[in-house]
Amino acid sequence: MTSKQKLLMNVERVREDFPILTRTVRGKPLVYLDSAATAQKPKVVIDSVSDFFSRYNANVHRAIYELGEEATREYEGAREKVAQFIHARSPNEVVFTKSTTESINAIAYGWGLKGKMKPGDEVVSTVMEHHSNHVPWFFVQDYKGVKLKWAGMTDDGALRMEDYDELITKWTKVVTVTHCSNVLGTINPVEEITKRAHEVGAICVVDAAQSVPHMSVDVQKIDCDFLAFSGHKMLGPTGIGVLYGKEDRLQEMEPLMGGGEMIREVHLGTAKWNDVPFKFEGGTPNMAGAIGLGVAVDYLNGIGMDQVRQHETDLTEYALETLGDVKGFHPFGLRDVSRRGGVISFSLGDVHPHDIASILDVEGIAIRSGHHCAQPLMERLNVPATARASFYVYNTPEEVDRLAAGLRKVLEVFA
Ligand code: 7TS
Repeated sequence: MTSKQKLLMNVERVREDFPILTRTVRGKPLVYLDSAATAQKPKVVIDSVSDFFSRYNANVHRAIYELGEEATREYEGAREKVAQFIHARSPNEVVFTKSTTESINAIAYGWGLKGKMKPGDEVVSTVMEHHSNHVPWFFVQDYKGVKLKWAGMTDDGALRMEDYDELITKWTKVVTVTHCSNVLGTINPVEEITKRAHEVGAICVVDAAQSVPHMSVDVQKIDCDFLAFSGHKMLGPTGIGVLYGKEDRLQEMEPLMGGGEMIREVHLGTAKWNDVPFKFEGGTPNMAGAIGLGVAVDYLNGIGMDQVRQHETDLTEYALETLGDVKGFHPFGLRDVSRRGGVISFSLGDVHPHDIASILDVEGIAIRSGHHCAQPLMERLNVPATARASFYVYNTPEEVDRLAAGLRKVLEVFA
């Protein structure tokens, strides 16, 4: 592909839906290449949040008046849309949280620490997790005497599947893995890993923060027990996330938050929990956020998740080719774009990633630099930090060209 060749998707049409993409940064048109951190929002999502507050703001599940009924209908409608989007069996398997981070903490606390785990049990994770799928399990280790183990990675960025032969044992209770690495883009074989977990009676917890926004994800096909993702990375508002759990798993899990609406009855000193998913949604939820996420799901469905994935695969392929011509450009991760998402971490000679990002910023180009909340992975790669460009539905090959030109400027500055 060249930048002039037509992408399968009509990106220019998509871009018109994103108000922020018309702005300039430092006098130049914005090139936003940090969607793995957070995605930009289409106008329909922005409007849906404003519409909630302008037209039917009321607390859900409790008001016996029209506004409350409308708010409840829209909030529960969003749960149904999310359930269908990930192919859950029922909306009861979808819990609204604030983020992937909260979802994984809820699992580690409610299923691990307070629920089903005993001292001596084991959690098998990987070296390529985001901190939010490391640290919650450290709590279970520290407070429950559970042992943590990690599958390693090949030098080119694939999970070492053979490690599971040794790591998964009769003591394993949880196998957890990121579906798609936020640093390398590596897409992990979560179906196979779930199968391995189930063979020893363990559960599988999937961090889908970087997969659900970018590809079709079917929780029944994966057969995972829990799966977590964030609304803000999939064109939705911030402050809304999802915890998917098989209904049986959610039944046996303890709630992280006590409070209003998560109970069936309360007496002084005791309480009985509400049904799932409500027992995990104590207090007034992020109603506008959930409704906005439902609209983001509609928007993504309007494009089609297979198209979204194809577009990002095309762009990644084009970027690896184009940036590969820049002197000193070194991408991390697999070369095969069918096994990776639209995330490219890279180094540029010996220029520090923060310097790369600062110089690109002057050109109006937003990329991320740092450890990407994956310090154990940085240790494995033997680098303190990387620069990272990440793509979404609104990015174009011309933007990749601008990134390449920006990197050449970086080299001039450091020549
Ligand atoms: N898991 C993965 C794989 C992620 O990429 C992130 C966020 C999270 C969990 C946490 O999501 P949150 O919505 O709860 O914050 N990743 C990034 C990133 O790569 N740059 O900024 C945030």
